[in-house]
Amino acid sequence: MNLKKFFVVSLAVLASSALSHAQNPIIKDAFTADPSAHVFEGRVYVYPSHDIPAPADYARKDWFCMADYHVYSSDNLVDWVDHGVIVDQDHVPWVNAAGYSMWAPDCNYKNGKYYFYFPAPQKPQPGQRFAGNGIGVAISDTPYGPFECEETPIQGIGGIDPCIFVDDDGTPYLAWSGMGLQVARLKDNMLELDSEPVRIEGIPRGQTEGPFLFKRNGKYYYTFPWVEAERETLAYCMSDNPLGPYEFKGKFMEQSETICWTNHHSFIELDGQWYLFYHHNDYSPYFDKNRSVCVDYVNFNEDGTIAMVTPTLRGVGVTKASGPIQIDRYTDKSDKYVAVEFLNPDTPFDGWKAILWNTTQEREPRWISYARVDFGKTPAKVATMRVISKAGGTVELRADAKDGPVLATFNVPGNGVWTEQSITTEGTVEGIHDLYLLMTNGSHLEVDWVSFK
Ligand code: FUB
Repeated sequence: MNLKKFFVVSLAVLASSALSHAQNPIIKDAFTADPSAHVFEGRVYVYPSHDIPAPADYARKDWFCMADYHVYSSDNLVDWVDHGVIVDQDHVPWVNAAGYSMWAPDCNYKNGKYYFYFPAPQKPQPGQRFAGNGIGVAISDTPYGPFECEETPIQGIGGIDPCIFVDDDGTPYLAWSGMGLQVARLKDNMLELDSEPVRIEGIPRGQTEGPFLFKRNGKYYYTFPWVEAERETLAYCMSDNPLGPYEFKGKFMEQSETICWTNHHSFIELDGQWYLFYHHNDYSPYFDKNRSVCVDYVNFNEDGTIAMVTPTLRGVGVTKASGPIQIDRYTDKSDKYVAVEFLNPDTPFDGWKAILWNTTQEREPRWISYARVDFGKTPAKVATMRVISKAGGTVELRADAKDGPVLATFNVPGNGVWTEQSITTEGTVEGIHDLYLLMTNGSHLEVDWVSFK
């Protein structure tokens, strides 16, 4: 081992038991942002930033605070494994470890190695007050580490939000944000520039950062967060050449309704379907510097332009009927009398509940639906629901539609206690169906999850 380089020990094996289950946000036990997703050997890897609440030695309590990077992976976009810390600010020779500014990273593969790029504040030199941001590289034999950090950042550039794109012919390109959006060709060693940086021109006025460069059907897509009004939308340019010139094409995601000022994203294609990874602030609605990574389907128009993506709670993939089916991550609902709230506002990672209530006796049942539940081939005998109600009520679970086949009918007791109520199913379906939950009687009840066994 080269002792001049610092060896960052990966916690891959130790931490790989941390699983989370589908829906948005996809990481359910930590704040994550700026997701860079890639498919390596058929498995999806996500390299996000890691937001943390500011510790005592970091004065800026109202700002981003990030000390390290984890990598997550999944083989179905539903169950995610946390491989643990791959790079830590304390262990990179050139990084100012008091900075807590390990911002948006990226990773890619070339010549048998995985190259992880990350921006960070540099250690000031003697006599220097502020050294600016460098873009560093850490190298590994696997996508999940251990990663070995280079002793110095890439020479000749500074800034944030590196994105590493490797073209079909093996030529690597680095995109980043620094004095505007930039792109440059890299040498084969992935560590040095092989061209002058090119600034992306033609973007309408508005702050930009966080580039993600990818290729589809021979066209290059230079995509980036862009402030059109108050907060960051996601927008893009297209070109026939990775170094441009690029033509601005507009937005593919509007600014968040959850009042998250930033957004930051990446694209992957898996089995012919494209996916967009991005972040909002679902677990921290009142502080948008503690963010959460989400994923949704993305489609392209006939002419290659990107169709607008609407963020969903449901996310992507299929949920096993054996659950828990977190119905609060709903696909659709009857109206404003169905709402979602944290189970425990003080501990947001406990997740959410769906609340259904009625205002009059003359009414259609309130309902909430959840797309793509896999009931398998063996008919479920028992349906279970975690529910609470003070006055009691009746809940029907139906397949496919709100007037679809009834799977189970629960008479919910009015005891005001969270209960896992199990009953015998009255109908069954096989394969993948949408699930509908209807409150057919009662005035108010709350549901945490549903399952079929
Ligand atoms: O996560 C810190 C910064 O916020 C990123 O580097 C930007 O892209 C924005 O998401």
